[in-house]
Amino acid sequence: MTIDDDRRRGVLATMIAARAFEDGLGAEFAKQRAHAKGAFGGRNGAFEDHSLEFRIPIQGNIELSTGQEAGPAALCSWLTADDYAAGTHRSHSLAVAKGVAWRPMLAEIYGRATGLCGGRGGDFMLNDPAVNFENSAIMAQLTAVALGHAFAHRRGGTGGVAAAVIGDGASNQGVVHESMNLAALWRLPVLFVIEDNGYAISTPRRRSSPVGDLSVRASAYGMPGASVDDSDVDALIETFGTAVARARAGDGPSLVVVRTHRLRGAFEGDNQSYRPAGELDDETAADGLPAYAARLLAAGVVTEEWLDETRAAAAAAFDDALRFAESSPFPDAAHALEGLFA
Ligand SMILES: Cc1ncc(C[n+]2csc(CCOP(=O)(O)OP(=O)(O)O)c2C)c(N)n1
Ligand SMILES: [Mg+2]
Repeated sequence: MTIDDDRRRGVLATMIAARAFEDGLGAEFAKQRAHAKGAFGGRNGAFEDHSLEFRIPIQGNIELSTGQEAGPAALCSWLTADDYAAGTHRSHSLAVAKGVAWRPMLAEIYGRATGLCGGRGGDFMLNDPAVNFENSAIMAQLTAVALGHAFAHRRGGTGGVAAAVIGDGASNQGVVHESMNLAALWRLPVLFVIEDNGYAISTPRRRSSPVGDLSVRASAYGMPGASVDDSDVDALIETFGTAVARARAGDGPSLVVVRTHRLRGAFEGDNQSYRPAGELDDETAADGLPAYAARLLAAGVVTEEWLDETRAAAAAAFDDALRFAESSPFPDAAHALEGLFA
């Protein structure tokens, strides 16, 4: 499969955009933590103060995907808005790559009425039907939902596909086995994507899975499996291109494991003391974003000017979304029961 330079440039632009989103959000969250610490002795103290004088802007936790941008960017370069993509608790890069608009996305993270779910869900409910993206805090829950979307695409003859993205920890949930088995049996147009960042919170992969390469599991379901290090973004693009083409052609699901690096904590505020000394430095040195930018620069696919403009545009888009979120109202309690079915 040949990958043209427009696609490579587009993938890099998506990676830069996703990084800008995470950097911007991380910086805002850090400010809020520092403020809560000064005013209340910590974030928990801020939640215990029920006065409206200081409402901590982000009510819940945030879990950043910094360092993991390549997989979602490469995957989504082959998807359209009609294709379904399901993410995890660490899904901002996937949401950005899938085309979720930043204003309502950030407003949801800020719990505002203008958010994707009216501010009811927060960071783990970035549901955007316009581009068929959603995520969930329940590990691997949406894997089965992805099968439903794939089945609907097949029945409707749309040629559409469904991608279920999960983490290495989530890959051991029972629903993943059931979903892979049924998808392969019914040759559904599904992509199973495992973002293997080596950790499930503080548990290293070797303590949760007996196999080092999770893609070997694909053969047990009779589907192709591939494991790609995200330092090779072109290889990732190619691997996803093959898997999506296979699904669209009606040849069934694939499993792609993206070996990646979690450059922030499991959650913001995680001091990562469980990591061996020096590991985070090594992971940071392996950051695929600057490496891919340098690669495309050397190949003449992008220029320094293009990089500067792309970074500036992404930072400006975050600032715009932030102003929108901060100036949006909190949901009205009178509407709290709307949209509830049980
Ligand atoms: C069903 C379920 N069990 C437990 C949890 C608590 N939990 C949240 S994140 C997490 C670890 C996730 O690890 P991984 O799948 O590797 O994703 P990563 O955080 O590394 O992106 C756990 C156990 C949960 N959210 N859902
Ligand atoms: Mg993980």
